[in-house]
Amino acid sequence: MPLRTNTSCAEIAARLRAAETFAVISHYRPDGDAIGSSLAVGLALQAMGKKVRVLNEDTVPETLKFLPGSGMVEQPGDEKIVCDVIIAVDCATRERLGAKCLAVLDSPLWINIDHHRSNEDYGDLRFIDSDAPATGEILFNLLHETGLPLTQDIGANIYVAISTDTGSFQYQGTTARTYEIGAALIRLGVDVPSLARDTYENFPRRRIELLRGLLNTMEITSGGRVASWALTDGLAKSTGMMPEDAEGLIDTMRSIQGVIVAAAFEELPGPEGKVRLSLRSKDPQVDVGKVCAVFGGGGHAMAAGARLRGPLFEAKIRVLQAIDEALSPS
Ligand SMILES: [Mn+2]
Repeated sequence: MPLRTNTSCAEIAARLRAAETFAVISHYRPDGDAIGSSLAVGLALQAMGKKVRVLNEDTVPETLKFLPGSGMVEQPGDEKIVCDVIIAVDCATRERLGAKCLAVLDSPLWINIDHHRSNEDYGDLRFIDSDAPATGEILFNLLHETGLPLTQDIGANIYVAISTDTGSFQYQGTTARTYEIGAALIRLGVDVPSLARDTYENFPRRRIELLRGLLNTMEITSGGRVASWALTDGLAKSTGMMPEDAEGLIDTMRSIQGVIVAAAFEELPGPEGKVRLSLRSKDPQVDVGKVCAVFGGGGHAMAAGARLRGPLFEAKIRVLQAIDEALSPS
């Protein structure tokens, strides 16, 4: 691992103040931290009077459209976007920014702001803090410490970014600082009950039908320590699911008493027959980030993912074996 030197918040702020045109991007299949962080930066730059485009390879999930400023997010088209600075948030690798985004964007200065331990250190300036439970937390610190704009709408985006990545301020990595930021955001006027309703109690019914289908495939193995399910192409089609519908459902398996690792497998469309793997751990000693790294993926100790070669049943055997090894290190 290279020794990382982060650019200081003061220098990042100075670069933002000095430039005129920006693009803000994050990872494909964006989650609450990806969109919330993108919009927080986008709105802050807009408030500074800058020209800013917020791009994502995929559309904003229906369930995140309530976020202030979500209409700013555009998908890349054919038009080249040349700007002074590109800011990538919450994205561990260049590849995860998406091929179309990478093809249209052109800038002499890339800034990489992230909390993934597996971050590749791409970009010219970087601020990577793998102790932060969400990129939203890093951004709060950046805006707050350097006197950059921090409005109620920016605060709402940061709140949702942190809340979704920490399982509502609960998971490993949540610290007193995280709660202090929560308190600061409330003082800023962020309406927590309303954001919580919009984030957690407003899912389309098809998501719950998908959960019903997934539970039918659930298996408990390794003496009750591993729960897994598989999302086949057939189940995806029959529920009419959207990619974001499966987001967070894996926590249902993690919530089972005695289960230490939850594993979700998903058949991906396309001729390659790839399988998407998501892993969650309930025990900091069982590092699912390392398990996913074996399969070319990455992430955090308690939450990680990878893309594997299919078919599904073979991928499942390989992964469950690797989990077993992680559970009983020799
Ligand atoms: Mn994140």
